[in-house]
Amino acid sequence: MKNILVCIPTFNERENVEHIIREVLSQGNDIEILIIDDNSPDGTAAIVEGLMKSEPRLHILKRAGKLGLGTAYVDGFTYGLTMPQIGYFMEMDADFSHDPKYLSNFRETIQDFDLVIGSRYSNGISIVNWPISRLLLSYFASKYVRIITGMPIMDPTGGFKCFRREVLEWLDLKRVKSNGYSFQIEMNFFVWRGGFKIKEIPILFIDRRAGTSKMSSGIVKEAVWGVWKLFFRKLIRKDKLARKEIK
Ligand SMILES: Nc1nc2c(ncn2[C@@H]2O[C@H](COP(=O)(O)OP(=O)(O)OP(=O)(O)O)[C@@H](O)[C@H]2O)c(=O)[nH]1
Ligand SMILES: [Mg+2]
Repeated sequence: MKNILVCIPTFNERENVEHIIREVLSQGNDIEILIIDDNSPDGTAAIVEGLMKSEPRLHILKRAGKLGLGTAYVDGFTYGLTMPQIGYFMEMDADFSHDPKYLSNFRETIQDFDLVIGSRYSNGISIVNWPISRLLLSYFASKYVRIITGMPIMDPTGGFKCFRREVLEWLDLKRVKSNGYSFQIEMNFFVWRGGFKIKEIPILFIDRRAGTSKMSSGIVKEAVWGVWKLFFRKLIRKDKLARKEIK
């Protein structure tokens, strides 16, 4: 069986990074980690590099500055695709909102699907510690995305997910330019329109317990307008271009 590369973008995650790395790696010998760090001023990368000396399953991709979550994943996936032992790619946050114990559920489910999404809205709403305003925003945003794009996905903005390698080889990653929520929606959209098999599994999402949030109103605005772009792409069938030629 192929290994899983857990891609974790970091920006100022000094308080979380060592702990999350240890917990993730303890979920199995088939698990490797790629930290994508945007030159965090708090020295996150130095902590990772210290751990790498005794941990061959830990990798780092260092970028020059804070370039956003979407391009961090695109660069991380591109880097990971050069590693032939990797069969699956996970997206995961460093702040413990995504519990590493779910990795075994992802591993099991991805055997039969092409994209597995950890869903906060499959069994009602399973989010802990969010103010009601943020919860409502996220919940109605997911409904809005579903209606405009037509994607049958309960949690289209979630960032805890697993792609089969072939899906990322197929997608033209260079075309994905969005960040934050918009990035998550766009990736799901292309995979769905590409006819791949998608499965949502329920997860309990817990708000970050340490460090600071990088959420901004720009990320919300990008997503609000971004879905209309997808709507029109679908209308004129331009999304088909997102896929490279089938090899
Ligand atoms: N490399 C990189 N990582 C980022 C960037 N922005 C956020 N991250 C990381 O992406 C993950 C999710 O970011 P969060 O700040 O938790 O964003 P969020 O989950 O929407 O917001 P909160 O949970 O409320 O803090 C974390 O691991 C961050 O460190 C970025 O520009 N570059
Ligand atoms: Mg978070």
